[in-house]
Amino acid sequence: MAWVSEAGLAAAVSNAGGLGLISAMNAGPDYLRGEIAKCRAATGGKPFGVNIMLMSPYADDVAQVVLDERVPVVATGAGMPAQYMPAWLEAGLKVVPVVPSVAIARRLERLGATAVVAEGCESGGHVGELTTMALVPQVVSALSIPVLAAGGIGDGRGIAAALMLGAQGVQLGTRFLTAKECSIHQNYKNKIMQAKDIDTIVTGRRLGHPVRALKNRFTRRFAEMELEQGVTEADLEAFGVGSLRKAAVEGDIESGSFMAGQIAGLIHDELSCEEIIQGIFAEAEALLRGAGQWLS
Ligand code: TUI
Repeated sequence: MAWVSEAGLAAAVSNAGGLGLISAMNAGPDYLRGEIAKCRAATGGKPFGVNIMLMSPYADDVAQVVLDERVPVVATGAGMPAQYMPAWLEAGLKVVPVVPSVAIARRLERLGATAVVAEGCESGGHVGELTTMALVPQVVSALSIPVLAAGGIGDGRGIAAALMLGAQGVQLGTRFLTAKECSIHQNYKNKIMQAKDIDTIVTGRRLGHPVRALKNRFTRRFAEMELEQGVTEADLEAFGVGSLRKAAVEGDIESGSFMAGQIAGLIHDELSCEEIIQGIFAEAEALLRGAGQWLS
């Protein structure tokens, strides 16, 4: 999660038994090297990962950093990591790309991906077309490598459901936005905790990269501009530049892009990563133990 998942959050997730991801976002290689060092120091050798947003202007540079640093797991989003995968795999990195469709999942399995994250369009940020419910079982049926589910998962019920769809694990983003160790602006956390089920919107389809975020003045204006004939794609791109930073760093309620998934309506508290992870897995375990009630 760009501007959101820094070393502090990633380390807290890894220390609590998850696999924390540092987001390389649109930052350059020096930033990423610094965050990796901080995460290593805070986790004492526990595994963690780096997420590379492939639309970043620094994608080539950060792809080299994860290699130099021998980061245990590299996750990718918003594109195809094909050109980087031979070197990553050769160096022993585990490669876990996010996929929005079966075709892309198949290509990445052929290229040697360790696992894939099948991410439904309930999720926040850059989204594909399919829901988690429809995407996950189809990817599971098509692939032999492990599939992790993402999109719309915020508690133990979501985890249990994802496992029933055939996923072997889950990736949660929005749930950790209000984590105590997440360094985003308090206004962002408050917006998540106040959100209702219908409070997200997808904009950016005209640009070919749809993005889900909480509704505010920025998303309303963006949605209007997408329909206006006089507005060019370049105008739209320019309007969006820096908007996630405005949300996460400045807490700019009006002009920020508060990327969040549809599950935001379920999140009402600020907990530590340990409390979140222990709570949701205890809930999932209890549900799965009780699932026999549905059998005759
Ligand atoms: O990447 C994400 N979520 C993101 S990236 C991001 S930064 C951004 N900001 C504005 C516009 C675009 C990006 C904010 N949130 N999630 C993983 C994800 N990957 N979702 C969908 C995909 C994806 C899409 C197409 C993965 C591969 C893919 O391949 C198509 C192709 O052929 O390139």
